[in-house]
Amino acid sequence: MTFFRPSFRHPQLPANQAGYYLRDYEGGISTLCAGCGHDSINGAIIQACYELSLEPHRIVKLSGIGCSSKSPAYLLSAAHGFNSVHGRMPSIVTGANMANRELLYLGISGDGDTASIGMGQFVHAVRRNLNMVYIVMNNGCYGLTKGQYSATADKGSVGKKGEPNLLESIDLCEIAIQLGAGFVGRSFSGDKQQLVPLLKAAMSHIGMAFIDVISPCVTFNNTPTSTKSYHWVREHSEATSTFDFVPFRQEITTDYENGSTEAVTLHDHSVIYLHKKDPEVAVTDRRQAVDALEEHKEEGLILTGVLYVDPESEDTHTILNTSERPLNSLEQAELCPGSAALKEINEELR
Ligand SMILES: Cc1ncc(C[n+]2csc(CCOP(=O)(O)OP(=O)(O)O)c2C)c(N)n1
Ligand code: SF4
Ligand SMILES: [Mg+2]
Repeated sequence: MTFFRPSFRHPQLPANQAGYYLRDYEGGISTLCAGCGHDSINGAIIQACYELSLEPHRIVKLSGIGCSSKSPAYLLSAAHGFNSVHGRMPSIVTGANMANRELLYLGISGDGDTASIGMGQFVHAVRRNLNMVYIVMNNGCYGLTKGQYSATADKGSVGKKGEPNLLESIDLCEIAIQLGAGFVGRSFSGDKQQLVPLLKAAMSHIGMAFIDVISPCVTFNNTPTSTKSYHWVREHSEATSTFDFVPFRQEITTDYENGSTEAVTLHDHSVIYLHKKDPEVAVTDRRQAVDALEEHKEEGLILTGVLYVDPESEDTHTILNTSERPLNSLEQAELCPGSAALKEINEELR
């Protein structure tokens, strides 16, 4: 059941460049447990869309099944939405994306939804470099079905039931980098300062922008020895860099000539300025990005921030040379090339 917010807001709240107010990006009132990390991520998504002045009706929010996958009910009520079957969000995005490339596709999933039942769907969406923002709300457990360990739970971490997780964990960011995602980042639900610009950069990237957000489940997996707990993440995370995101439309006024700053220009001419903490980590080098993740893991640290960007990446539409216009805007003459063209194609195949 969805409860709607009262429509009254303070009359002096500012509108963004597109003329929308923050409330235009909100959704129904959350029914998640108080303190659940997923709610904070939803707040960050709303903030990022507002700050980028996106038109809500140009956004499509899609999910699978899980507490995390309930998110589309809690944000962007004016956007298009699709709550799919468990683990099947990527194929629904693929179909919608192929039919209309002009919309922004926001896929919201959980670690169970993506790393277990949806793993086959996830890897193929990544290797196609599908043009979408793929957000995993990663709590290391199946929150909705009462806290079983998920495939991203770290080996040895201990949830509420007291038994340690005996199995190796899957690092979705490493897989995304290895399989060709053009933008990969990791963050923490409790770090809005990092998460909002990371989301804005992901929303401006063309191709697969994958973000893994550690999001504690306060009901089943927020124990001191769980590596997905508030306490653990605050004590053990390290950022690749601090960064600024400057959308294309915004005038660039700051001087970034500092030797430890790297500017990465995205396809849409937006720029990410990375103020590096560790100049050894080159986020535009796939191999170094994976090495950095593994090295930090060996030290018991979680690496956050922008982990990898490929400014030259080609998304599915470019690779497959698809129609530039939404399919529903094509006329019959464009859809049916006529018998002469058909004959020519058939001749080529003989
Ligand atoms: C086909 C199918 N199998 C199993 C389930 C039961 N189920 C519902 S949610 C869920 C896991 C959710 O975990 P996750 O994606 O991590 O989301 P969270 O609740 O932790 O946010 C499972 C196994 C289901 N709904 N459908
Ligand atoms: S069970 Fe866990 S993941 Fe689900 S709403 Fe509650 S705190 Fe969040
Ligand atoms: Mg989960």
